[in-house]
Amino acid sequence: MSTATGNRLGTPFNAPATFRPRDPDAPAWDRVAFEAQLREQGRSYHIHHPFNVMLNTGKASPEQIRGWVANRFYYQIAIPVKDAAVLANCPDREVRREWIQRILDHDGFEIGGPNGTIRDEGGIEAWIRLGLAVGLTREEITDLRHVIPAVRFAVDAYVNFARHAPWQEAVCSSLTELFAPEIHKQRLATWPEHYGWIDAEGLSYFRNRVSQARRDVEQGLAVTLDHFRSRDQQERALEILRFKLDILWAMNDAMAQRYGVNA
Ligand code: AHQ
Repeated sequence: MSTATGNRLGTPFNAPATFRPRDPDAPAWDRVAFEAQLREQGRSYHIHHPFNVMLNTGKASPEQIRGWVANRFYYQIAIPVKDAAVLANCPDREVRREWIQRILDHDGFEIGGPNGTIRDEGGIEAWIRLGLAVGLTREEITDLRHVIPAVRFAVDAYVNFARHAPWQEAVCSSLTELFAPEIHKQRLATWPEHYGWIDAEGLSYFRNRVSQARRDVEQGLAVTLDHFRSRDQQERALEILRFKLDILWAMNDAMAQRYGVNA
């Protein structure tokens, strides 16, 4: 049952529904219309989840923030594994040459050469620094003791999807990042004001992701608009994006249930 606002069952914890029955005889959308349909799914992005709203409006306790950082660490370490699965399934060298940057962004790198070595600690290390800044120890972050079973299941569903789906479908599933720059910018704009106790250095992960997400999305969107051409294929792409939106939403549901949501 959908309410006027599109919320299934009308409860605040349900993502605004954006699905509609497939019309098999409908004509394919052109690129502009198809991209608009993809962006329309943003109504279900986890920026709207009550747990995230609590975080970004300054209502979260230190324990809720620590729980979020410790649980999201499991998602962060899964991203390069997911991206390696895309690479493993992708026969297109031009796509791989760009996609591999995502693994370097997260795992970091150290590349030696005649003019010296360039190195980057990577996003996973930056996320651990976020954890230290909110009062977690490196050990309790990396040993995953705080990861809620439902968070683990949601993240594992994402990695397994990328391992077994056609690589273009796995690329499409990364397009929740269409909406990510906004959530990173929201944290950067609100956390220093609301959570002065968190060392600003700990927020460097979010700063880096604003531009990285924009670059990632350029490639992901181009592959998706090129690959999903018929209306049926385009509806499949929307279904894949909703699957990934549900993964992010379910992670927040699990954290809300475990840590509570302060209104
Ligand atoms: O930090 C995030 C990140 O590196 C990625 C990669 C991308 C993907 O491949 O699915 N998605 C993603 C996301 C990151 N952060 C999330 C957040 O809320 O901080 C958002 C998430 C996404 O939008 O999918």
